[in-house]
Amino acid sequence: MRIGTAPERSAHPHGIAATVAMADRPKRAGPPADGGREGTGTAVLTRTRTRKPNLYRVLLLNDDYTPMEFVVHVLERFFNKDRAEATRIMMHVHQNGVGECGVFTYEVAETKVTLVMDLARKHMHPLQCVMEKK
Ligand code: TYC
Repeated sequence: MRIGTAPERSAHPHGIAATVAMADRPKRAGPPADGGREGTGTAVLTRTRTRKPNLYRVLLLNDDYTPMEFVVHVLERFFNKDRAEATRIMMHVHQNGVGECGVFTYEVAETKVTLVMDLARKHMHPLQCVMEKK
C-alpha cells in the first residue's frame, strides 16, 4: 500500500468500487538527512575523533606521624597494590618525601584523594594525598 499519495482504488467487498483516501504523511522540509542514499545500499563512514584524556598523578606526601602500616593499608585499599608493592611505595615516600600511587583521569584521581584524606582524618593521621596534572 502506498502512503501519503493520491487516493487509491480498492475493490469493495460487495463489488462496489470504492475510493479510499489515505492520510497524508507529514512532509519533512529540506533535503533528506541521508543525502538521498535511502534504498541505494550505500553507506558513508564518518571518522569519529578520539581525544586522549588528561591524566593526573595521585601522590602521597611523607610526614613524621602517620604509621607506616596505615600508609601500606591505604595503598592496598585504594590503589589496589599488593603488600610488597604497597610497602615499596610507602618506603619510597618515607625516604624521598613524595611518591606516586597511580595515574588516573581527573574524576577518578579526585575521588581517590578524597577517600584517602577522609580515612586519614577519621584516624587522626596527618597523611596528605594530592593530585597533579601529568
Ligand atoms: N614517615 C612515616 C613514619 O616514619 C611513614 C610515612 C610513610 C608517612 C609515607 C606518610 O606518606 C607517608 N611513621
